[in-house]
Amino acid sequence: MMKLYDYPPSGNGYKVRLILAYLNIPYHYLPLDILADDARTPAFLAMNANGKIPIADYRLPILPCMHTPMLPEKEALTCNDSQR
Ligand SMILES: N[C@@H](CCC(=O)N[C@@H](CS)C(=O)NCC(=O)O)C(=O)O
Repeated sequence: MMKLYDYPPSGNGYKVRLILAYLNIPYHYLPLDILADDARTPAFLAMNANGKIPIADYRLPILPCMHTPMLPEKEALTCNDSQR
């Protein structure tokens, strides 16, 4: 499931929440307090070096190459996708 790192009062975060709701896309909400530097931790900066929210982390599980042809393309990552 997609993870959404956000700061609840953020207008930029609200826009992402709005479009996810409109498209009926489920997500796991991870609220941060950017005023308390939650977006400046090494773990956060590893995800987004500019230290800003929102981040929509929609990485899918990487499947072994031999199994990917059995799945619809939109539901699986191929080996090349994993190099992004
Ligand atoms: N969408 C732009 C803007 C995101 C943005 O400005 N986020 C604000 C909150 S609405 C933020 O994280 N500010 C914290 C900071 O700049 O330290 C980006 O990802 O660069």
